Amino acid sequence: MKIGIYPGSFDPITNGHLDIIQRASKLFDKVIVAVLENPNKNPMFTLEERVKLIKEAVGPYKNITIDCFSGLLIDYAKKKNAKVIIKGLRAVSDFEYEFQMALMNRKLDSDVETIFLMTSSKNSYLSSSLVKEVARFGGCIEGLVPATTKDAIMKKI
Ligand code: COD
Repeated sequence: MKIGIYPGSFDPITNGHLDIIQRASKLFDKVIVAVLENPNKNPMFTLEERVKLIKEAVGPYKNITIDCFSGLLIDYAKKKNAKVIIKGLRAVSDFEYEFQMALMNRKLDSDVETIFLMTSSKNSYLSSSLVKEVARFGGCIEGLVPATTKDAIMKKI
């Protein structure tokens, strides 16, 4: 079974993330969306809330599971018997950091490959942090995040 792991902070999920998840689900037998529990960050949404929002957004896709992890991604991949890490790429600015992480992960375990899916052009400017900033200052976030996520953001601010 081909298992791909799509890791991230997902604070919160955006339509850019959702697009990558849906496209990855056509390439793999199983996609695990893995939400990072990072005690050093101060997220808008708790781990449980982020997982719940992703579950609500990806509901109809049967080969997608949502999970969380802490520690090294490569250790989590090994635990799940996944040989592929899936990443999304928006712009050249993403590339340097993602390239560095891919090489470090390969150094840690040469059996696990990282693959990159290019963003869809309509999502190329989308990030969780920009969506939160726009919402905080009263801007419209309709169409940038799933509807349930939009409601959750509006409740938080
Ligand atoms: N279109 C396409 N892709 C997108 C979009 C968009 N609009 N927005 C985001 N993405 C992609 C990102 O490029 C990323 O691949 C993924 O979606 C998740 O994005 P975020 O912002 O939610 O999550 P990140 O980038 O903060 O996640 C970082 C990780 C959690 C993957 C990383 O920190 C990690 O692996 N941490 C675990 C500790 C570890 O192993 N460290 C060593 C790494 S070498």
